Amino acid sequence: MPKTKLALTIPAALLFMAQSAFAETHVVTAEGMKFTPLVVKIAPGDTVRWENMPTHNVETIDGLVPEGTEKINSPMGENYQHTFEQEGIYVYKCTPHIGVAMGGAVIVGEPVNLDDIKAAEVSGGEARIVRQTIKEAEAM
Ligand SMILES: [Cu+2]
Repeated sequence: MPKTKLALTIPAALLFMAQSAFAETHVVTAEGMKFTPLVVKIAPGDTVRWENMPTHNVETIDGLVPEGTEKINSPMGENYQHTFEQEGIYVYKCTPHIGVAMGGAVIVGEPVNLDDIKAAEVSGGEARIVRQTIKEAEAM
Protein backbone atom coordinates (compact mmCIF):
# COMPACT_ATOMS: atom_id res chain seq x y z
CA MET A 1 0.00 0.00 0.00
CA PRO A 2 1.47 3.44 -0.88
CA LYS A 3 2.37 5.57 2.11
CA THR A 4 -0.17 8.30 1.36
CA LYS A 5 -3.02 5.81 1.20
CA LEU A 6 -2.04 4.30 4.55
CA ALA A 7 -1.85 7.75 6.11
CA LEU A 8 -5.47 8.35 5.12
CA THR A 9 -6.69 4.91 6.16
CA ILE A 10 -5.43 5.02 9.73
CA PRO A 11 -7.21 8.25 10.78
CA ALA A 12 -10.41 6.96 9.17
CA ALA A 13 -10.17 3.75 11.17
CA LEU A 14 -9.50 5.65 14.38
CA LEU A 15 -12.44 7.94 13.71
CA PHE A 16 -14.68 4.92 13.19
CA MET A 17 -13.48 3.37 16.44
CA ALA A 18 -14.05 6.61 18.31
CA GLN A 19 -17.58 6.87 16.94
CA SER A 20 -18.38 3.31 17.97
CA ALA A 21 -16.96 3.85 21.44
CA PHE A 22 -19.11 6.90 22.01
CA ALA A 23 -22.27 5.77 20.22
CA GLU A 24 -25.25 6.98 22.20
CA THR A 25 -28.81 5.82 22.68
CA HIS A 26 -31.47 8.54 22.48
CA VAL A 27 -34.90 7.88 23.97
CA VAL A 28 -38.10 9.11 22.32
CA THR A 29 -41.21 8.69 24.46
CA ALA A 30 -44.76 8.40 23.20
CA GLU A 31 -46.90 10.68 25.37
CA GLY A 32 -50.55 10.56 24.45
CA MET A 33 -50.58 11.03 20.67
CA LYS A 34 -47.18 12.71 20.51
CA PHE A 35 -43.56 11.69 20.32
CA THR A 36 -41.23 13.61 22.63
CA PRO A 37 -38.88 14.93 21.44
CA LEU A 38 -40.53 15.30 18.06
CA VAL A 39 -37.21 15.79 16.28
CA VAL A 40 -34.11 14.07 17.61
CA LYS A 41 -30.63 14.95 16.35
CA ILE A 42 -28.05 12.19 16.57
CA ALA A 43 -24.64 11.18 15.22
CA PRO A 44 -24.16 8.36 12.69
CA GLY A 45 -23.92 5.09 14.63
CA ASP A 46 -26.23 6.28 17.40
CA THR A 47 -29.39 4.44 18.36
CA VAL A 48 -32.88 5.79 18.89
CA ARG A 49 -35.13 3.92 21.27
CA TRP A 50 -38.89 4.49 21.27
CA GLU A 51 -40.59 3.82 24.59
CA ASN A 52 -44.09 3.76 26.04
CA MET A 53 -45.54 2.35 22.82
CA PRO A 54 -48.67 0.40 23.92
CA THR A 55 -50.73 1.44 20.87
CA HIS A 56 -48.07 2.93 18.62
CA ASN A 57 -45.39 2.04 16.11
CA VAL A 58 -42.70 3.68 13.97
CA GLU A 59 -42.98 3.64 10.18
CA THR A 60 -40.64 5.71 8.02
CA ILE A 61 -42.42 7.62 5.26
CA ASP A 62 -41.37 6.79 1.70
CA GLY A 63 -39.65 9.73 0.02
CA LEU A 64 -38.90 11.41 3.35
CA VAL A 65 -35.78 9.40 4.20
CA PRO A 66 -32.26 9.37 2.72
CA GLU A 67 -32.17 7.57 -0.61
CA GLY A 68 -31.30 3.89 -0.46
CA THR A 69 -32.07 3.39 3.22
CA GLU A 70 -34.15 0.48 4.42
CA LYS A 71 -37.73 1.11 5.45
CA ILE A 72 -38.52 0.93 9.14
CA ASN A 73 -41.90 -0.49 10.10
CA SER A 74 -41.86 -1.56 13.73
CA PRO A 75 -44.32 -4.01 15.29
CA MET A 76 -47.42 -2.33 16.74
CA GLY A 77 -47.52 -1.89 20.51
CA GLU A 78 -43.86 -2.60 21.20
CA ASN A 79 -40.89 -0.56 22.29
CA TYR A 80 -38.46 -0.42 19.41
CA GLN A 81 -34.91 0.63 18.71
CA HIS A 82 -32.92 1.28 15.59
CA THR A 83 -29.30 2.20 14.94
CA PHE A 84 -28.86 4.82 12.22
CA GLU A 85 -25.65 4.65 10.19
CA GLN A 86 -26.46 6.77 7.15
CA GLU A 87 -26.62 10.56 7.37
CA GLY A 88 -29.76 12.50 6.65
CA ILE A 89 -33.30 13.19 7.77
CA TYR A 90 -35.69 10.30 8.47
CA VAL A 91 -39.34 11.34 8.84
CA TYR A 92 -41.60 8.73 10.40
CA LYS A 93 -45.17 8.29 11.46
CA CYS A 94 -47.17 6.23 13.89
CA THR A 95 -49.23 4.30 11.35
CA PRO A 96 -52.65 4.45 13.12
CA HIS A 97 -52.25 8.01 14.44
CA ILE A 98 -50.72 10.04 11.60
CA GLY A 99 -54.19 11.57 11.13
CA VAL A 100 -53.62 13.47 14.38
CA ALA A 101 -50.02 14.21 13.35
CA MET A 102 -48.37 11.55 15.47
CA GLY A 103 -44.93 11.22 13.99
CA GLY A 104 -41.46 12.63 14.22
CA ALA A 105 -38.05 12.80 12.68
CA VAL A 106 -34.53 11.64 13.29
CA ILE A 107 -31.73 13.80 11.89
CA VAL A 108 -28.54 11.77 11.58
CA GLY A 109 -25.42 13.91 11.18
CA GLU A 110 -25.96 16.52 8.49
CA PRO A 111 -29.48 16.94 7.02
CA VAL A 112 -28.21 16.02 3.54
CA ASN A 113 -31.67 15.33 2.07
CA LEU A 114 -33.29 18.55 3.32
CA ASP A 115 -33.98 19.77 -0.23
CA ASP A 116 -35.74 16.50 -1.11
CA ILE A 117 -37.92 16.82 1.98
CA LYS A 118 -38.76 20.45 1.19
CA ALA A 119 -39.79 19.43 -2.33
CA ALA A 120 -41.93 16.48 -1.23
CA GLU A 121 -45.68 16.76 -1.50
CA VAL A 122 -47.21 16.10 1.88
CA SER A 123 -50.53 16.90 3.48
CA GLY A 124 -52.42 16.55 6.75
CA GLY A 125 -50.55 15.12 9.72
CA GLU A 126 -47.46 14.39 7.64
CA ALA A 127 -47.24 18.04 6.60
CA ARG A 128 -47.24 19.16 10.24
CA ILE A 129 -44.37 16.80 11.06
CA VAL A 130 -42.44 17.86 7.94
CA ARG A 131 -42.83 21.59 8.74
CA GLN A 132 -41.40 21.11 12.23
CA THR A 133 -38.59 18.94 10.87
CA ILE A 134 -37.56 21.53 8.26
CA LYS A 135 -37.55 24.27 10.91
CA GLU A 136 -35.23 22.25 13.14
CA ALA A 137 -32.98 21.16 10.26
CA GLU A 138 -32.60 24.76 9.09
CA ALA A 139 -31.63 25.85 12.61
CA MET A 140 -28.64 23.47 12.60
CU1 LIG B 1 -49.63 6.28 17.78
